[in-house]
Amino acid sequence: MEKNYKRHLITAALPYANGSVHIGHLAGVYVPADIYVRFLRLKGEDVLFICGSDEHGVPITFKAKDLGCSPQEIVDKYHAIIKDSFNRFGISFSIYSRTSSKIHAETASEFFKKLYDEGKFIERESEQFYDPSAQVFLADRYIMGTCPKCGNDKAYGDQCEKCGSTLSPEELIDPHSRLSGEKPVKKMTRHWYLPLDKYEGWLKEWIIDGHKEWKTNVYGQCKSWIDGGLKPRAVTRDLDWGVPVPLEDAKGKVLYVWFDAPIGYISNTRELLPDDWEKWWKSPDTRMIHFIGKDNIVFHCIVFPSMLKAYGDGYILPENVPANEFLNLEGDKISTSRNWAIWLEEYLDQFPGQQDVMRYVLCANAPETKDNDFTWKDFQARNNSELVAIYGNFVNRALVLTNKYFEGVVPGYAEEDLTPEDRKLMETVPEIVANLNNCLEHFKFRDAIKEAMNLARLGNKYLTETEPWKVFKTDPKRVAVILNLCLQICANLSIAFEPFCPFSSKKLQAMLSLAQKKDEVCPQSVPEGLVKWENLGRWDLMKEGDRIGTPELLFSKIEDETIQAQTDRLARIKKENEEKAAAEAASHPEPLAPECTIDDFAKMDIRTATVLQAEAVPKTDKLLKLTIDTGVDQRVIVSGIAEYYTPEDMLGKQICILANLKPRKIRGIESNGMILMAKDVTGKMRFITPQEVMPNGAKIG
Ligand code: B3M
Ligand code: ZN
Repeated sequence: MEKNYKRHLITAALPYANGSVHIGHLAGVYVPADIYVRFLRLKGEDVLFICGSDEHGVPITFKAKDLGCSPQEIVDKYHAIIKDSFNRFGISFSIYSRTSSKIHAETASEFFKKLYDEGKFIERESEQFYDPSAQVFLADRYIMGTCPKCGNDKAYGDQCEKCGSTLSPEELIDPHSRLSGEKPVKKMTRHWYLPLDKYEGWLKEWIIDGHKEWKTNVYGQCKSWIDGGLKPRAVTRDLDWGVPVPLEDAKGKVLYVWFDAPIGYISNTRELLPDDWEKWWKSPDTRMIHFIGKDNIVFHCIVFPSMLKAYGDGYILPENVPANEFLNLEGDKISTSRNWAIWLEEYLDQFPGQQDVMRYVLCANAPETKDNDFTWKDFQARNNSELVAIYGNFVNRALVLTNKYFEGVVPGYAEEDLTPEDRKLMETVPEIVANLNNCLEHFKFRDAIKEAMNLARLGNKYLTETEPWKVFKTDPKRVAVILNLCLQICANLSIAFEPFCPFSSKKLQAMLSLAQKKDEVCPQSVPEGLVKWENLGRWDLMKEGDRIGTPELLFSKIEDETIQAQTDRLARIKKENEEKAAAEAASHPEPLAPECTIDDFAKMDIRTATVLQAEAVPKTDKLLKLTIDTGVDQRVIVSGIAEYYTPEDMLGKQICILANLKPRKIRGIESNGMILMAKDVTGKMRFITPQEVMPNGAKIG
């Protein structure tokens, strides 16, 4: 933060209110945002943390249609669930509102109207897909077809979920209406577009030249969008669910969800501070930060800033957009439609009082620079061997020993009692604190939480090495020093962990009476007593003669059975999904290829072979180099199967190959032939192997 700002406006992406929140959302957006907000608050900064449900958009209308109810009923249901589960999880929003509110419709309409009146939009008539039997225009997800990039036959008019490409309805092969299943016709319609191309130069200056400090993933995406050339983007749609376009002759048209949703940040601020909201949005003293997932980067870095710029009137732009990558679950992409997720409200019900464990694991394993994987085994290990064995164990030992040797009263010591070992400890703490602070300031939450745990690790090690239980009989004065220092570290830990694990921090602060204790260095901060970021590193947070409370365990061990129950659940879901996919594949086999002759077939020399050696091709994720015995010769084939098989899997396996394929160089290695493969029910490629072991080189025909 170069500038001295007066206040911080922190936003977290508005979740769509058509489903619950899962660990992917939490790790990508809400946990980091909440950590950052709590950090700023502990530093005494003026902070607003804005969020709410995103209640418009096509998927919500489909969910309503599937369930036979109205979109409003859907969003009412999920808004309540999401809001409640965030609250229980300790995500400390200043407000969690919603985009179906009246104040939002007013704010978004006013925003549109001003841009319209000032001629900031282009108005265009164009032909768009229309479903004649349902009599509606087929916006975005109302239309489906085959993806031109990957061949997925369930791609939507705005995106292919299989390969992640952004699409327009025109690009779909064999488009059909999701309402009637029929082939759509083209019909003229009128829409308003924000000419992003006009903002290109300005965006270049602002982001490409001006925000080189943004995370590489964010900066890189912005750069490739801008370098690729920006086009006008429609901000209206022919739909009946959304904020109506506030113009006389725009019946049946609403604002595009990605136009109204970011304005939700503004309307939610207005709802919270009706008389005072403007200073949060229109003062150069406000620092705005958007926490989002990687799929929202273009909207928060390019589209919304262009809207704000077009509006003018002093609206500020984000100072940073620390977007995260995605979290996978047990090796597979999290998917709502496949129920491949850990749902927040289910977690909260099944693991009562254990919010901090999930917060800790999601932060320690956050997909900050690349996609990452959540596994229940890792969750258990981090709880048992970090939270319980290091942090919890240290605090518990320090408190129990203080009770045992000093009747729960903080012992004192004199400066000259400190040994070199104590001084070493006291010198290391400021280093950890400085690292922790630096990581948090730079949105490096994974590294930050490691530093917080390092503080506990340091205390734990010190206590183990000084062995007060062996010393007390002969030298109680020494034990007084040791336990005093340990209690100071406990107090520090309760502050250091507060952004990450606020529930256990509160518990620990209560045991140490820290929050109630007046801060003598800075007496004006009475409400939270000594719990302030600037107090980190102090060795006088616990005073001689202070009485500590009854020690309570901060964390408890998670047993194998508990984890087994969760992995069993996922295995059940996986099996159901595979069965569904198999049934689906059986009813939709790939269409037949064009006719060929026996001569065409005879050209192909297909035969059996055995894998003699297998190794990964360096610097690739996809390729294996296989040395095979074809019966006729030994040769090398480079094959793109590393996603599906390890070298060990392939060793000694009998496979089928196309043996007379023209050799070609792949990554500098000559590949002589091709392995025959087919997709299994889950879409994974599997090699084809003969029913019985065959001699190598047996011709298939
Ligand atoms: N509703 C969240 C998503 O893409 C989207 C964010 C809006 S933030 C203004 O999942
Ligand atoms: Zn695709």
